[in-house]
Amino acid sequence: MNDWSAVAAAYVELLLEGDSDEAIATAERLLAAGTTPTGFFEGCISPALQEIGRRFETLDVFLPEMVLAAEVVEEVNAKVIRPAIENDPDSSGGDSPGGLGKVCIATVQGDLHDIGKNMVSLILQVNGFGVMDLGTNVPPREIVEAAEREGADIIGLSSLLTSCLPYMKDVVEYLDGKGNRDKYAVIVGGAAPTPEFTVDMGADAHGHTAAEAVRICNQIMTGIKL
Ligand code: B1M
Repeated sequence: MNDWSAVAAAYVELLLEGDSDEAIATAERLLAAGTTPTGFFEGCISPALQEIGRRFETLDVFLPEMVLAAEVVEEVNAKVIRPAIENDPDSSGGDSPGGLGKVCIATVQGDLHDIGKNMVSLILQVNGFGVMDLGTNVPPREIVEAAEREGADIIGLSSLLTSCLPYMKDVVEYLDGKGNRDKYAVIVGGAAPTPEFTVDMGADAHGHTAAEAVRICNQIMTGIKL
């Protein structure tokens, strides 16, 4: 069992220094020692970024460092975490790729944050869901049109900016306006939506982590009450 707080604290410094070689080496070392890739992502990468966000808020870190940290994380994800997740023999996606249901996922309009959303997409895929990832900064109308075109079962919305929450709500209102609300389950996640907001905007569920998104989507597709 790792002491994640110490690992994440050291990782914060690697990310802020832009030391991608050591960040990759640390991830590889821990995975080789038996840590799961999602365990490393949730136990180290996610809290390290949260700490960098906290320092950004207190003006101890500035935008260029936050950009650098995000770039290092993207490299670690591309070179270590993503391949390890995709090659995990325990993922059930190999038996029924895309067969469990179709999820149309996007980071909503105005928001460019996608590290968490990309992880949710990947984990859904390796767990057997068909995922149509629309990317970032996607207007409500485009999300709804894509869900219709693709025959989605679930619409997944991510946002880290509180200023973009109204666009999440617009997706549900747009569905309502078309009389199509009942055709899709809508789930939300990311740092911005609170459980209260989720209820208020009329979404069906709120996921805190990628693993929770999978559990919720499984419940939706098997008709288990959320
Ligand atoms: Co930005 N940023 N950022 N940023 N950034 C935050 C979000 C912020 C909280 C930092 C802070 O001030 N403390 C703050 C928002 C404040 C607010 O709205 N209340 C902020 C700000 C202000 C900004 C800018 C406005 C800064 C500026 O320009 N002055 C700007 C906005 C740009 C834009 O989007 N229009 C900006 C830019 C950036 C970077 C480009 C530098 C970079 C993003 C790079 C990228 O994503 N490719 C960045 C980063 C890295 C962060 C922090 C530090 C880390 C975000 C992250 O990736 N976390 C962040 C601080 C924080 O979050 N506390 C911050 C790790 C990730 C794994 O977590 O995305 O939450 P998360 O995903 C989790 C769960 O939430 C869940 O599963 C994931 C895996 O566990 N989940 C779902 C996510 N989506 C889900 C969907 C689901 C279910 C679960 O169902 C559909």
